[in-house]
Amino acid sequence: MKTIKLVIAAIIFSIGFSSCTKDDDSPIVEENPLADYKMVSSLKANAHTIEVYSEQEQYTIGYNELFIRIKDDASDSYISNAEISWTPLMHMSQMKHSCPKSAIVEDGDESVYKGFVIFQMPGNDDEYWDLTLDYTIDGVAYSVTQLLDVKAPADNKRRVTVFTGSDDVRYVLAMMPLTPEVAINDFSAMLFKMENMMTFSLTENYEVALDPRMPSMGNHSSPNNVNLVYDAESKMYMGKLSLTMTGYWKINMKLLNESNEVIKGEDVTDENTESSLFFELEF
Ligand SMILES: [Cu+2]
Repeated sequence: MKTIKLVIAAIIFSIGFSSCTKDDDSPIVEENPLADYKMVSSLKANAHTIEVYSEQEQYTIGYNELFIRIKDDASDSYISNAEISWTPLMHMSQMKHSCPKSAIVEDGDESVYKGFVIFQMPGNDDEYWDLTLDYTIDGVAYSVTQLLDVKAPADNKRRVTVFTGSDDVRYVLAMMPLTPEVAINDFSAMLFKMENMMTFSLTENYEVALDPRMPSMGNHSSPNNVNLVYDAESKMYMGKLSLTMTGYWKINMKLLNESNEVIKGEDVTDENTESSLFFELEF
């Protein structure tokens, strides 16, 4: 959908361009290719203005798709062909740690760069996140660090979970953004292994078993769910989530490794009403 909008914006822009050159020489206003997104940061450093855009209203725990533009302040134009890497860092009272993140790649428009960050906890009065962007333009290296205000989602529902598996490994499991409907929904998640405080590696070929329940209605389940299995192309775990009515759902899960051993989570039964591994949603 976003791609379609970008294409339409590009077409409108090119029509505007050709008519301008024919009829008059009024200045051409550049369409912002990120007009549909929310600017969550804008800061000046190194004679550049660095803008970060998000699909969400703010930096939120869980999966954040982020878009970056770098403007050269002197020429007031956006820079293409920059190489950017980033390091999110949480400063906690006892230690510092990073979080799972992607590489940053150009996103169609040459001056737009894109990637994702999965914050696993919010900041608070004493503990905070910052984001360091290291970027190179025409062989010159720059760096900037900005404070981030990372918040819990407005509905306070769990979309990311950090846990130690029965194999003594720390994992981060994050739900991909979803607009739930009374239907069988496409549902996906990303799984990372915490190698150390700064390094999180994609974990492949596990499986996430799903058992969505409505605790307010006798803990009933739903039919035709499909467990999440690893998709090498998208690097995500993909499956189907069946939601038979609106309301609050607890998505109970079990994580299985390549040998089909349960790493985390329990079966939901009459005696055990929930798994220790779960996401939540309400709609
Ligand atoms: Cu932390």
